[in-house]
Amino acid sequence: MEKTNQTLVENWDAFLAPYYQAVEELKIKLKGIRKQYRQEGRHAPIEFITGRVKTPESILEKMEVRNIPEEEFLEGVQDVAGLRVMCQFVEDIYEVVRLLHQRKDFNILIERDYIHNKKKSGYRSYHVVIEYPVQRIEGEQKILVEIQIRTLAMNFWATIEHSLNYKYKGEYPEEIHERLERAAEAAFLLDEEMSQIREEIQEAQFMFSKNKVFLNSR
Ligand code: 0O2
Repeated sequence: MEKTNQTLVENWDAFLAPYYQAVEELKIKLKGIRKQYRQEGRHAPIEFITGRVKTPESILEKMEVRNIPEEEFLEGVQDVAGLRVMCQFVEDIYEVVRLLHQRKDFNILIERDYIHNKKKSGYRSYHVVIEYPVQRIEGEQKILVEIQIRTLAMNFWATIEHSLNYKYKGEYPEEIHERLERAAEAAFLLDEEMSQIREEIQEAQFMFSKNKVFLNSR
C-alpha cells in the first residue's frame, strides 16, 4: 500500500478524490442490485444506501483516539470511504453479504459480524471491508471501503448513539447508559418480531407495489 509522509497528507483533496470515486461507483452498483430485485418482482434485501468519505478532521481525530501512528494510517483507518446498506430484516443482511461475496469487481478483506457478537456499547451491524479498484488517470488504485450492513432498527439505534457519543465521548451518565441499553434491546426485539412476520409483510408489500404500478400506469 502507498505510504503517506510526515505531514501525513499534503493535499487532502487529491488524496480523497479516489475515495469519493469509490463511494459513488459502489452506490450505483448496490442500487443496481436493488433495482434488479424490484424489476423481477422479488423482495429487495436492500432498502436504501448511504455513503460518505471521512473528513480530514475526522480521520486525524480517529488516529489520535486510537493512537494510530502516521505510517500505519492506511491500514489503521479502514473506513475513510464508507457505505451503509440498510435492510428491512436481519435475514436480508446475510443475503447482502452473500451477494457481496459473489462479486468479481472487488475483494473482501475483512468481515466483522457485530450482529452475532454485538459490541459492548450495544452496537449491532455487519461490517465488510473490501479492496475496491478505482480507475484513475494514473492507472488503477486499490481503495479500502467499509460497508456497514444493518437493519433499519439497528440504524436508528446507532444513529442516536453516535450523536450521544459525540456529546459524551463514550462517558455516558448512568441513566443515559441504561436507556441506551434498553433501546438496544428494544431494537433487537423489533428485528426479531419483524422477522417472525416477514413473509406476511413481504406479501403485503408485493400487493402494495403491484397496485402502485397499476395506479401509475393509468
Ligand atoms: P462515522 O462517523 O460513523 O464514520 P475495529 O473496532 O477497528 O476492529 P470496526 O468496528 O469495524 O472495527 O471499526 P470501528 O473503527 O470501531 O468502527 C467503524 C464504524 O462503525 C464507526 O465509524 C461507526 O460508524 C460504526 N461503529 C462501530 N462501533 C460503534 C458503536 O459502538 N456505536 C455506533 N453508533 N457506531 C459504531 P466512526 O469512526 O465512529 O465514524
